[in-house]
Amino acid sequence: MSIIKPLTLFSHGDTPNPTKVAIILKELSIPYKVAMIEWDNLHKEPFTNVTPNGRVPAIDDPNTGITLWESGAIIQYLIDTYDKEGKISYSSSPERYQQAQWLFFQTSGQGPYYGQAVWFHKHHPERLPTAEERYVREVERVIGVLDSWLQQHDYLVGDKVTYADLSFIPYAAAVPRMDFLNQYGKIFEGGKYAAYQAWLEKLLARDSVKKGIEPTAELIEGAANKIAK
Ligand SMILES: N[C@@H](CCC(=O)N[C@@H](CS)C(=O)NCC(=O)O)C(=O)O
Repeated sequence: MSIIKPLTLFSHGDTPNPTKVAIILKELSIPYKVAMIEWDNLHKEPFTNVTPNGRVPAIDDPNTGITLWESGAIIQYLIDTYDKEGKISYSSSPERYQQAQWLFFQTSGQGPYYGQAVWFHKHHPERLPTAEERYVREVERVIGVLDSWLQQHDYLVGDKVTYADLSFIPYAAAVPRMDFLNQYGKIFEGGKYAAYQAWLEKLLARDSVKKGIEPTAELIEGAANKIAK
């Protein structure tokens, strides 16, 4: 594939799951344009013709004719199609499967738990302290799992940055803005989770990450405000 036609990334701008995909697109220098879907238009046609789930991200790739949704599936497709050189991935075993393992942990563990922590603190119509606390504990547990691995390894898989590392960035970058976390005690006080913090800093310094993350200044907060409208 010599000249790549721009892909369409369906996004809502300042939300973490589309940002995850934008970071991978930037990393692999894949041209793309963003189709912004207003919050009120997510759950109706024509966007539900793109994804019956009515959520972002989704992509449309004119080079192969594929339309896809679910950030994890999109990332795996982009890697299989556009990372033949292995810039941010391994294609051999066991690393290939270890990458999938961390990506699945991100999409089933980090993303939903962080999202629910925001929901129960900021938008649920009644205070449910047990739910609020459960999801905060999960946010910290996910950070702990990553930190325990990173105490022994520079990266999640192998000896280079892969899409597995990159997939955690948008939600990890939102943690400092989740002000409600402070009522449970500061997560990073006293040098706690230092290996995780060093890893995150290293990732955030990457050019592609800075560019991919640009539209997400408000990240989770912005998305949640729009839900509340
Ligand atoms: N599992 C989905 C989650 C997608 C998702 O929840 N996206 C949010 C934005 S980050 C969304 O579209 N929310 C709209 C809504 O909740 O109605 C993925 O990984 O792509």
